[in-house]
Amino acid sequence: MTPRLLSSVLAVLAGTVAPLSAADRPGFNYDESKVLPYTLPNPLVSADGTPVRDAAAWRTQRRPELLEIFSREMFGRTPGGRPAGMHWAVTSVDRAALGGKAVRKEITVWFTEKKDGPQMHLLVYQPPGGAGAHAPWPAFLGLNYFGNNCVNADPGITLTTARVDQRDDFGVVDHHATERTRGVQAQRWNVETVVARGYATATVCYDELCEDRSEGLAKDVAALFGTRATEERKPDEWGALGIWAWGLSRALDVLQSDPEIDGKRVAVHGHSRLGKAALWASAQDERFALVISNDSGCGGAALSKRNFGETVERINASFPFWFARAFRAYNAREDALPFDQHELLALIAPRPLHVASAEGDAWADPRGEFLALKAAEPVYALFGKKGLGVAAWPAVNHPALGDALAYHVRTGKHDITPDDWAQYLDFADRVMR
Ligand code: GTR
Repeated sequence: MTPRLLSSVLAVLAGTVAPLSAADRPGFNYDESKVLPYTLPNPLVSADGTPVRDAAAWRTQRRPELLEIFSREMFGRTPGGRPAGMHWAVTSVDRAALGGKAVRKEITVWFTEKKDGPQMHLLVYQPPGGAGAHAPWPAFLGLNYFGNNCVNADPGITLTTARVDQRDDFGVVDHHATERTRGVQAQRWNVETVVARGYATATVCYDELCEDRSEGLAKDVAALFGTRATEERKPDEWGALGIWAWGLSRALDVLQSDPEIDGKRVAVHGHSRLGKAALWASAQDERFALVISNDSGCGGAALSKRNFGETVERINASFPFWFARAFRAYNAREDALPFDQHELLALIAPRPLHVASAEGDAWADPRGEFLALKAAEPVYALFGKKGLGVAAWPAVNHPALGDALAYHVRTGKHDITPDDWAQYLDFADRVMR
């Protein structure tokens, strides 16, 4: 590798170079004055026109109906829950990790009885002290992009053996985690800060569940469930986002078995495509106690019917294996969608939900993320929740932390920063303590 190539690899991995900015994607709308009028479906009216008047009707009728619609039309159906043969083992524990500031655990999870079948590796940090005064610890759980080794420079983290795409400006340069990938996204995870605030933090590499490419649907969890190839799938068969969401639930299964973790207070979080996965995971799995969407954008928290930034057609073309094939029916036809992303957010009600945007992330439509959250408020109101407490899109760096809903837009680009974490931790202190 040339020195120039190496330095740009390191820059991308370190997050100091944005892979693409809005300006690099011409032909999409970034002009608020060019947003066309659109009508959002009312989450509180069933498909047959019946109004949803109370929380009981939401739970028993409308929620299952919306889950069915999102499964059939967008993410694909989740073919099963925890496999019968799934088992796990703690492979390492260091009670004096990070210079004595944390306990580090590594857990291997096999999805079948076999040790050579599909598996994932869960990394957990928690405050020191074991089952002391504050354990069991509430926890944050999220998928990572470059192997568990990317979340902290800790030399004790086992390098992932999954195929991880390391890209630079010229394309993919490596498919393996190496020492140079250790800690490359540490600023996105803030392990020391999170642990110092009294939370555990847990992660799995998303590529272990489903590689982030079309071929991923032939391997690992996809193969376990007999998923067909990307273009051969039945219209409602799942894709990578469904598999990543499924993996989050399996990680939660494991956390809930750990007496040092409070399995009833596990927050799920994710950035960008992993934010989309976190939302779909928590829409389906009500065990997640708090949900954090960081810059999840199109197919995540942003409204699809609002023509701003990334479109349904574009996301289906760029990533044909992320969603169900059925979702392509709405390419350039967002007006025909019988749902929108505010209803995905509403599926999380009444659990706390924090949506965050970045000012420089027009591709993800920050305002569209805020508007989706506002449009989910009536469902939260059924449960007596007041909502965000603001009527208009808040100014940059002025978070709105409500009783169950939170939103902020910060300065900067598409990323997760210590400033985002400061808001997430404050909101978690409020709703998970
Ligand atoms: C982009 C994609 C976005 C978002 C992002 C990411 O290429 O268009 O929807 O998922 O990737 O995950 O970083």
